[in-house]
Amino acid sequence: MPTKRLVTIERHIIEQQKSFPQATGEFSALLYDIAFAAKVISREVRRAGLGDILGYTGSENVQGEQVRKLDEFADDVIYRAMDHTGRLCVLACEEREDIIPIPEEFKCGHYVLLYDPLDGSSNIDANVSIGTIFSIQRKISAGERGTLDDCLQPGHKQIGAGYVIYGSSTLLVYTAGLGVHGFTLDPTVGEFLLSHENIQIPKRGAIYSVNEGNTQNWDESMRRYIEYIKMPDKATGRPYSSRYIGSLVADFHRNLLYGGIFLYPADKKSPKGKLRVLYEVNPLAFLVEQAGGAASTGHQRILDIQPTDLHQRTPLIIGSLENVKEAETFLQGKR
Ligand code: P6P
Repeated sequence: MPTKRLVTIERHIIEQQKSFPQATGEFSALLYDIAFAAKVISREVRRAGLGDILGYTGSENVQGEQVRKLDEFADDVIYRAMDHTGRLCVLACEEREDIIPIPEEFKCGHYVLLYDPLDGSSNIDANVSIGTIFSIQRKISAGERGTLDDCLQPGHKQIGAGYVIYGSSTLLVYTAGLGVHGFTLDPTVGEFLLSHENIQIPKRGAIYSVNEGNTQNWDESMRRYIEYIKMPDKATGRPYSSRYIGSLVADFHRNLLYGGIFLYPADKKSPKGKLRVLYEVNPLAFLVEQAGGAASTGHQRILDIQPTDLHQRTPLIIGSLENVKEAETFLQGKR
């Protein structure tokens, strides 16, 4: 069995940079910074059950959700790894109401970082996999410092995106527009090593991920689609297996590797959907398209959404190309 090439994420980023002749190395360095922050967060997540870091801080985030200490820690680690590097002009984070400026004493760079520091954090106490999700945009505003407009760009403008999943191992998956690549953290040496080169999502999968507890809140077309995929049909691999962890990164990562579809539609409780465009949905949509899949609101390509608010939510249908297209025919009333 030939051994795999020993490729660290740093080496992989440098190799990818060669495809961009005009690259200055600033974007590559930004990806290193993210990998560094991921190592620090991973260490703390692994210790979560040991310290007093669990439990609520008693404070709430802009979503009105209880903020757990690990969320704050992850947010703080990412910010402190980024604020002084001169690579970013502005940041925005799911846990903070407004844009996060670069402190006056530090110079600004050409990039924007949008991130969810620890998605799925309500699962921390149950030792369920959780994740960091990030999206990188270019600065488009004229001034030296970044602005809200730099953050409110459509997903198709992203130049990088990825996630870190803190599961049975810590995995960093990213794209810079040249395919999707996964790196597993070897904690003994503190390196992310290439473990999943050029991930391609199967064109059709037999897994569906949705919170069926919301069935009564869905519209009729959504209920009909879910009933359809439960009906036996060998040609389309039905009935599918239901897999729902309730941690977006974990549900997405499994479907990316095995094929399938994840759905969080709009419903009576969340008329605009639950998941956030900038910090969760755009980065995963960029990744899934780079892996040969699709991401839609049910009516529109996710990457074409023009955001108007930092914490804008959207319905999300994401996964294998054929599964998403099939779901859209139901959600658009064509079946
Ligand atoms: P529900 C976690 O809170 C999260 O934001 C995503 O990670 C996850 O996919 C979703 O919410 C789960 O939501 O309503 O099914 O519990």
